Amino acid sequence: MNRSLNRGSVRRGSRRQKRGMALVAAGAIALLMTVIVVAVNAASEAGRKAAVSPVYAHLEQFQALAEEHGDRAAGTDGYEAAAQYVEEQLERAGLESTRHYFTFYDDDEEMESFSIIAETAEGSAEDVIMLGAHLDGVPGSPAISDNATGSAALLEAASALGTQDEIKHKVRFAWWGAEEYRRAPGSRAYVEDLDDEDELENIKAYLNFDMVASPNPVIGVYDAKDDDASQDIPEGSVKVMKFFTDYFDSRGQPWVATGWDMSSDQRSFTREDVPVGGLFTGSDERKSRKDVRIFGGVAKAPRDPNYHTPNDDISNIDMDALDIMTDAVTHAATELAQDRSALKISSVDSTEDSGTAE
Ligand code: DTR
Ligand code: ZN
Ligand code: ZN
Repeated sequence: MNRSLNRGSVRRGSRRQKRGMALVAAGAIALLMTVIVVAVNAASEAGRKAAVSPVYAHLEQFQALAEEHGDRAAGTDGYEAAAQYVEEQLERAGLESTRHYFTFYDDDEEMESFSIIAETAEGSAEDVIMLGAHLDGVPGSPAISDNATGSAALLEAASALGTQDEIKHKVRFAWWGAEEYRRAPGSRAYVEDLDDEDELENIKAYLNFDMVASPNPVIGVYDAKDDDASQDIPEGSVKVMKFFTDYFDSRGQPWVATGWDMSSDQRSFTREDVPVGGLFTGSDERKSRKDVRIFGGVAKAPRDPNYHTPNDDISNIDMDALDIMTDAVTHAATELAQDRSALKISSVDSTEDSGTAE
C-alpha cells in the first residue's frame, strides 16, 4: 500500500530541473572518476612501495591479516595467522623455527600464547646474539607502527642471514607474544625457561626493535648511558649502543639517544643482566623542536599520533624511517654473525656521542 502511495506522489520534473540534474550527475561522475583515479594511484603507489621495499610487503600482509581477523592481539586468531605468516617466511629463508608457549594472567584470567624463536643452523652456540620484536598488538588495532614494523624489519634481517655464506656466531631471532600485557610475559617466560645458567650466559646481547617507523619519527638508539633509567643498565649495553651509532655515523645518518621506558621486551633481559640495546622511532611522546631540526616532521605533535589506537594502520608509518631502521637491523644481524669484536664487553667504554642525547 505504501508503495502505490509513493508512486502516486512522484512528480515529473521540469526541463530546468532536468538540466540541473544532468549537471549534478556529470559532477558526480567527474567526482567518481577522480576518486577512482586517486584510488588507482594509491593502489599503484602501494604496489610500487611493496615492489621496492620487501619490508613494506610484510606490513601489507600484517594489515590484511588484521583486517581479516580484527587485530593481532595475543591469544587471538589474528595472532595465530600472523605467526603462521612469520613461520612461512622463515622457512622460505631457510631458518627453522619453534614456538615457545607460555601462560600469563590478564587480571584474573589465565591466558596462553607463544613466541616464535628461530636461529641460524651454523655458528658457535657459546656466544649467541638475540634480536627480537613483539609480534602481538593491542586489541582492536591493526598495530602496524606498534609493532608490525619491528616484526617486519626482523623478518628482513632473518632472510638476509638465510642467504649469508659464512656465519661464525649464532644469531637467534624472537617474535615475542604478549608484550602488550603487563611485564611482557612472552620474553620473560623465554628467559625464565632457559634450561640452565649456561644457556643464559651464552646470550651475549639482546637487541630489541619495538616501533621502528613512527609517522613523525626520530632515529633513536636506546640510551645505554641514561642516568635516569628505572633499572640498572647491564654493563656491555654501551657497546651495543655504539655498534648502532657507529653504523648510523658511517652512513651520515643523524640519530638521537632515546630513553627506554623499560616496558618492552628488553626488560626481561636486563633483569638477568644481559647487555641490551635497540632502536626506536617514538610512540606518543611529543617531538621536540630540536628533533624537528634534525629529522624534519612536526614539532610538538606526537611521534606516533595513533599509538595504541584502531588507526594504527598501514598509513601510520614513515617509509624513510622504515627503510633506515630495516637496514640497521639487517646490518646488526649480518655483521654480528661474522664479527663480534664490536661487542667485546670486557671493558666499560666511555663512548663519545656523535649524535645528540635527548
Ligand atoms: N611500550 C611499548 C612502546 C614504547 C614506548 N616507549 C618505548 C621505549 C623503548 C621501547 C618501546 C617503547 C609498547 O607499547 O609496545
Ligand atoms: Zn610495542
Ligand atoms: Zn604497544
